[in-house]
Amino acid sequence: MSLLRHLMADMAIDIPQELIGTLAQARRVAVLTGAGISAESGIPTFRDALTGLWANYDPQALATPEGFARDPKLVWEWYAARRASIAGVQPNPGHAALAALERHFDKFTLVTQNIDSLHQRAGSREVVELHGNITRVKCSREEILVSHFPDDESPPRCSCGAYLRPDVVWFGEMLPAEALARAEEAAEHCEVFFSIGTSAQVYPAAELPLRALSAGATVVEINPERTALTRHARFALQGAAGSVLPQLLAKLATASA
Ligand code: BV8
Repeated sequence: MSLLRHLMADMAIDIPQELIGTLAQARRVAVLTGAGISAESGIPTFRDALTGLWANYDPQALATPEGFARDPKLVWEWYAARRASIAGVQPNPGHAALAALERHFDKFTLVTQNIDSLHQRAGSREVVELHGNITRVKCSREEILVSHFPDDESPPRCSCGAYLRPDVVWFGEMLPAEALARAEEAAEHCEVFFSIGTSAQVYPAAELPLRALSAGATVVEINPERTALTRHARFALQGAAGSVLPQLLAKLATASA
């Protein structure tokens, strides 16, 4: 994270009282998170993920069916390296604050683009994974999940002979229909929609806050930097999720006391 981001991460962010008032009245809240909320856990954001060995590859070339067909060993090992680095990290105060925020609302739907399970590990109960989960592996032909596989081949093969692959959504692949439907329903029926730690560049996830806006929701962005969504947001809290969310939770708890 840049020095500026570090400095911003520690600054007390001004959270408008109007936002707290809106949240105190809200019954249904939806949240979309991206790689930025896991950055403070030490997981590089998607476009930074190519550190070290991966510095010479385009993530959007690796995270595609064509990339896997072209070089299954390289793609499998990229995900194995990311899976190993994720296994060693912990949820951060941003994940924890979202898990605590759930209790303040009748309906709280957490939609994530992340594949790292950190929201679930932080205690969030209703997590909608739009892009799958790196800890799950499936057959590339039968699409069934496989929990045990030999590690003598890279990628390993399913008993049917086809390669195994990570259970994530690659560029050019459809999102899981049920997850997308739940995310769209939450966006269309919430009073407040948070977009947290996402550059808002990947579709159809990036459409969700705009769908909420069209349905009359108050859109709140939490990000140290401006994004394509910032100009549409009613509140743009320019700071790190791990710093802003605990402050927001504390103010809401006081207002609700
Ligand atoms: C689909 C899993 C139908 C794999 C991922 C042309 C125009 C529009 C769309 C398209 C197009 N051509 C193709 C498309 C569709 C394409 C797309 O959107 N492309 C983009 C690049 C233009 N989408 C798809 O293919 C999707 N499928 O649409 O199917 C279809 C089919 C064919 C053709 C057309 C349509 C599937 C998309 C899912 C891809 N899989 N992940 C893996 O991880 O390996 S995407 C992956 O990248 C993530 O899941 C995430 O979605 C995205 C990265 O975005 P972010 O999470 O936002 O991360 P990023 O690094 O960008 O930003 C981090 C942010 O955090 C920054 O803003 C930073 O400032 C902030 N931050 C940093 N620190 C902090 C912080 N914020 C808060 N606190 C901090 N501490």
